[in-house]
Amino acid sequence: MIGRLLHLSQQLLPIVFFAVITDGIVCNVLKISLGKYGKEWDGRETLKIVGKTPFEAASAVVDDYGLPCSPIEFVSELSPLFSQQWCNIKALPGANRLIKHLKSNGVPMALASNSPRESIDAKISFHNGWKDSFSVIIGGDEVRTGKPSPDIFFEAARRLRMEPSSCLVIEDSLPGVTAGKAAEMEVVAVPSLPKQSHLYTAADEVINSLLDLQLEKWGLPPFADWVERTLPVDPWYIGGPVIKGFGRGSKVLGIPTANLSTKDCSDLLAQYPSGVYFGWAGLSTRGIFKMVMSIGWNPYFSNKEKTIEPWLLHEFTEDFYGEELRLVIVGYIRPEFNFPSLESLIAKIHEDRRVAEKALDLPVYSSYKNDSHLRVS
Ligand code: ADP
Ligand code: RBF
Ligand code: MG
Repeated sequence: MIGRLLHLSQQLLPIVFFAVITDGIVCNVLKISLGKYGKEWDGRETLKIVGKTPFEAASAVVDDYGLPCSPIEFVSELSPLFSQQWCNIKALPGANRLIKHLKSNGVPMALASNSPRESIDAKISFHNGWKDSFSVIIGGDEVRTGKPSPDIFFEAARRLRMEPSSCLVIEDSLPGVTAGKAAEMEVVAVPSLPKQSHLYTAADEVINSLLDLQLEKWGLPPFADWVERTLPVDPWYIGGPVIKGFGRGSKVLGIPTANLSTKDCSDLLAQYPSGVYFGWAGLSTRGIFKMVMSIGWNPYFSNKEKTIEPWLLHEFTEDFYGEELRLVIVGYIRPEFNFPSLESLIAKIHEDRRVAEKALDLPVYSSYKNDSHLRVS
């Protein structure tokens, strides 16, 4: 149910592989279909479904919820509901960038997914240029056994006329990682569910998001779009009234962060990888300021909830709780880390501030200072 893209590179180079976000879609569809049986979808099941073939995923749900139907019947009930949702699947942040980069550098790519070939084709048809970027596309129905069996990757390598050992797999699911290693390929895991990286020990590397992929590590041409330790991203726009946070930004760190309600922007929040970003902030009565922020679970404090923590790079003489805050996020700096001490966390955040402050003067980023979104009427 997750479209996975697999890329095979030139001589001695890798297969890459990745996913588009479908958790929200899986969730919507299962809510509706389980509702018909008088059952309530429990999001925790997502773990059992990611990376499975439709039949396996349906079997798991039918079993767990004791549904009075066979897995095959359940699949046929779900299929039309899923098809209606393909147009809503957003590319993972960094996916378009990766595909374009590899394509323009002549690195051959394959896409290998447990989804049936027909639904892969339908899904990628909503993404410009994707179909033409892959020299090979294979669905779970085109091999004898899906992931975690290595069959699909062996077949991808065979069709690309590559040695499996010279391919790099980029995978988001555990069965996919198992399959890639069983095919003796290099595997980079980009877990699609948060806080799961400890399960991915079989992978050669686990990264937080595609934005953190370092192609040169795998003998592939490096990305050339980083500028002064920052990565421009397609801008994203959020806003809302400033709410009370954990009450520790100023007190514990000496770094106040003006928190936004995570409920109001939960969709957007779920779509973006956690990490440290920067951009511009607008406050109705006060003006427009540079801003550096973290989004995520603040590993040092082990938060349960994904939050947005923007630090406005300006000395204010008073709090501004309740005021409308508008943000345009324009660049990425790094993933969130845990730190051995509070001092080292604070030092890193100050380093982020310096990086952001400098970068925001570059034309690629400074132009957004005038964005109308920042001006609250
Ligand atoms: P909370 O946990 O409630 O977010 P913080 O200690 O993080 O508390 O402080 C954040 C509050 O401090 C903001 O909501 C805002 O009202 C105020 N504030 C003052 N200066 C700044 C700044 N430069 N950046 C962000 N917030 C600031
Ligand atoms: N918290 C972490 O646990 N790890 C981080 O890497 C991290 N990076 C941050 C970077 C910036 C620019 C900011 C403003 C905050 C960061 N924080 C990080 C979040 C910090 O823990 C949070 O603001 C406080 O917990 C206040 O709620
Ligand atoms: Mg705060």
